[in-house]
Amino acid sequence: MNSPLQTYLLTQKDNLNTAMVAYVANLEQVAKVKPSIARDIVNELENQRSHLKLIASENYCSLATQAAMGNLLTDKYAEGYPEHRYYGGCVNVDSVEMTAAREAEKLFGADYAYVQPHSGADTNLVAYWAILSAKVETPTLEELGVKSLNDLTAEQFDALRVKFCNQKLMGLDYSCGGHLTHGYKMNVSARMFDSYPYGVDKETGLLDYDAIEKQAMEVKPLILLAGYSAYPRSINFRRFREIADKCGAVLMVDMAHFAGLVAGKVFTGDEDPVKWADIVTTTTHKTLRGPRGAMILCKEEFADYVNKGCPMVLGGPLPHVMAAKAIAFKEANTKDYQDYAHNVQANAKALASACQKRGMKLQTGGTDNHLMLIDIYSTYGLTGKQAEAAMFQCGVTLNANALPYDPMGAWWTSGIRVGTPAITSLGMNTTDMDEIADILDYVLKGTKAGLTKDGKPAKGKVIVDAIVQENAKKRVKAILSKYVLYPELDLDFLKKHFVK
Ligand code: DSN
Repeated sequence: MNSPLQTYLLTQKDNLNTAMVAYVANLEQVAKVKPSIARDIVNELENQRSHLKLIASENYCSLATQAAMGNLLTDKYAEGYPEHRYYGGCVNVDSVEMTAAREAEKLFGADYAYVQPHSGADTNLVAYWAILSAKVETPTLEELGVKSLNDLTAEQFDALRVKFCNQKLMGLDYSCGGHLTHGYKMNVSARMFDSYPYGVDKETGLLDYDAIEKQAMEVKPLILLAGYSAYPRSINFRRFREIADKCGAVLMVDMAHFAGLVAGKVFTGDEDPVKWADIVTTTTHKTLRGPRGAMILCKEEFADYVNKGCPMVLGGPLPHVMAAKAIAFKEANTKDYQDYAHNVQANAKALASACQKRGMKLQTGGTDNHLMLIDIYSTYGLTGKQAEAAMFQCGVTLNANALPYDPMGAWWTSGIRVGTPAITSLGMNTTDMDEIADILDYVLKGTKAGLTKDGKPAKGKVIVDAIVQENAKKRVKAILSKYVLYPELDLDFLKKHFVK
């Protein structure tokens, strides 16, 4: 009997579909060991093709990026940094890591790139400890007249540990759109730092730079941190630089959400954090459209410190993911990608105004970036969680998100966060945004709260009208049929051979 790959090759005529050949060959290897994993991969392709992805932090990376991840590079240990490893035989990993780092530096105009971190959370930890090493450890060692930590007495080392933990961090409050790792109490960042979060203006929902400056002058943080997970506006990093200089802080920016808009030259000048910050962290898989991972960009002054990410925070890097980062950075350094990034922003603006036209209330009244926060409770009387569940039943993925100072709290929430990076990667444009806003409005109008066992409205349950659900699904299908995810891949063939 023919294998799936042989069967596929027999169907091919003059134009060999090499992407499909590679996909089938890979899945065939996987299925030989564990068929259910090949099945799950194909089912995920079907899921992602059949849902409208409005999750602001997700995207679709290229098949080339995926191919760079699926290989023997995963087998290599390479703790350390290029040409300074704790293991032998790292010459190819050195080449991979240096290529990715140089591509990142070129793309962002950065002094130095460190491409090992695996996620946004650990890249922020590496950055924090690089700053602590530069600004607390090094001066302490100098003061004591010793060269290394190993020269300290037990008492001196203990005093240094206390000093590390008494440093101040000032980042955007989690409840106002900041990230967990920016000094939220449940995260290690607020346990290793003395955290003084700043908020957004209660009336406008905007960052108030004068208020941030006033707070920074009182707190005098070691680190002033800008960046967000849920803030729909651009940031003036020149202003943040002024504040940091005035209060004597290191300026760190977490650009995970909008790195693609920086790479794509949507955010330039005062809105380009790489120009103004001492250290910039980012994930590589959001607007940037690379593999799941992260990196740091920094000024020369911090290069030696971030290079010590391992042993400070990280273990072995993921060489296969660094290879994929190199591919994605190269892809992002093109006119095509810049067009993509501008379209992400144009689509977000178009979607925001189409939602407003239908009576939805938007946090800050609109968007400058790739995302918007919609006040669902005041428009439809639903919690964010209910809206998320209702939309999922109709083929749309998005997430509930707390609004600043949200009375519903961080779990149920009054709002949803909606973003355009993934749908723009599919090729959608501003003319499609009206239909998407209409589907959101149609479903949410046709949804009511479910009931608890004793007949009270349940915050997390929904009842979507059956006709509404059927119609909405048809409309989602119609729009997605115009913009097929990875059109090179023949889903029917993959399902027939790998989903049993
Ligand atoms: N999980 C990311 C997001 O959705 O914004 C942040 O880490």
